[in-house]
Amino acid sequence: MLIHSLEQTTLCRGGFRRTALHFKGSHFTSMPIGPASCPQLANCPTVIVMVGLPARGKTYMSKKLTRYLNWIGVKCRVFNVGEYRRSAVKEYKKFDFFDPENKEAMKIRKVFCEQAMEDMIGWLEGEGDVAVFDATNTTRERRQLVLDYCQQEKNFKVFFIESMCDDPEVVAENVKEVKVNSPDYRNMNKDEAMRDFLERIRMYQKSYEPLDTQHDKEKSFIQVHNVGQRFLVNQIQDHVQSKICYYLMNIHVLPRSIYLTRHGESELNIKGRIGGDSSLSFHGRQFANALAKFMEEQDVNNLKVWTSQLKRTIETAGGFHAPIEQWKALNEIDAGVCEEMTYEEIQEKYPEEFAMRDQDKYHYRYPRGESYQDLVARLEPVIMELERQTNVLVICHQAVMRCLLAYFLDKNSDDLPYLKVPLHTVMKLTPMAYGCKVESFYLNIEAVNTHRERPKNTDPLRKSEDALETVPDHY
Ligand code: BKS
Ligand code: F6P
Repeated sequence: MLIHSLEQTTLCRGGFRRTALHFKGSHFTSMPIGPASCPQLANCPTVIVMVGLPARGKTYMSKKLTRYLNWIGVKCRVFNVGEYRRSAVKEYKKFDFFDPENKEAMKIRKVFCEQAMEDMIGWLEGEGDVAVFDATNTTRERRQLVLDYCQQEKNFKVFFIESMCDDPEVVAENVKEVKVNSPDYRNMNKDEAMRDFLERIRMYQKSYEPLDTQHDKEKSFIQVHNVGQRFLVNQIQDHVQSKICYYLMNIHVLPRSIYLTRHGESELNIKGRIGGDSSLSFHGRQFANALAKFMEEQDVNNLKVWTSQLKRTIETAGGFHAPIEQWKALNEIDAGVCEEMTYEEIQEKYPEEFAMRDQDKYHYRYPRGESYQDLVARLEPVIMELERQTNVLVICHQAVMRCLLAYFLDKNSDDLPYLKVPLHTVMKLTPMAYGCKVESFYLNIEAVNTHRERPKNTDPLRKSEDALETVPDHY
């Protein structure tokens, strides 16, 4: 039967999929439904169902996970039920709207749940790989509704992520940082909003049924206790689910900043040549000194400095007293047969290659070298370790820094290879509620410009050629 299904599979962007849909109805309804017995192929769509009381970091995890999955090339989107409600019901009055005994409100809330779910299913049947269903989903009844629609009917994989947190200080911090700023509370002052929200949480507590190793032993889930202090993992079905667990085990919410910069100007930069392993130029050495001074003034605790294994980044870190680590994974994109050439020489010697790179810079791989896509795969361990760390300065390279920035600022693969990351400029990234504050510091040491603009008119359908090429001050 499985072989038969493979013949029917349609090839969508990026591989085989959607086969599970052929089984809808007759074939498998007699079979027990559960992770071990599902006939799904490895790459059938996944629904991630968030579970937990309000202010447990569900939206935080949803957004962060989605950003990560998109960056590694898994098409992911969040469907937030609260946003559906707020866009349809303009006036939120008070917490009793969330009282499980408020039958009228319960009906309205279910309608928004179903609307969000319908959109989510449509998206997964189209382009999506993974959808995050961001709502409280705190009752077994509600989770069963999602399972009925998504697993039984559509044969999607369903994975629950539950956040449990009983530290009142952490919850209060969350409410203060994100909830009181919600559009629900635009007509209330902060104290009133705080009180209402804590009441809202009490409403959910009345009917909360956490995931349970007995009752839910057939379901796939991860239960996160106290902001990642402890995890309970049950019935992982595939690679994506295990990656999600791995990711959640590496993130934290301690305050910190990540500083990203390129090496100082190199000898080959001056000549307009790409790649190679040259030393710093005169101005490059000036930047190395300015950088050490700048970071000293930043006065951060336990700063770590990471470089690549190329001379120009190691020399740029020369003036630091902080511990320095060299990562091969941070080396610049390997331009293969084009290493140490100028763009003009490449265009002259390999005109087809040059044109192909302009057409799809993200996926283009240099002969005997790498693509930006390869680079993202190589940088994944760096990102994972950055998630674990507190204050780090990463001294890297143009293409590498674009990939790292794209992860933190949620840039898509089309814009990524054209992000502007000039020499002698430090970018300071500070995590905020759901995103990252970006500050850019030009250290006022002159340098050549190594940025090659996106060629115009390679694709007449492009919306705006200038869109998104610079990083905004605040994200
Ligand atoms: C603003 N946040 O467990 Cl693996 C402030 N709040 C705090 N309880 C958060 C989000 C936005 C993040 C988490 C969390 C929380 C209350 C929480 C969190 C949860 C799981 C993991 C990491 C962080
Ligand atoms: O020119 C400096 C450099 O770091 C080269 O080593 C590298 O090949 C290039 O930038 C990457 O930028 P782009 O992808 O825009 O060519």
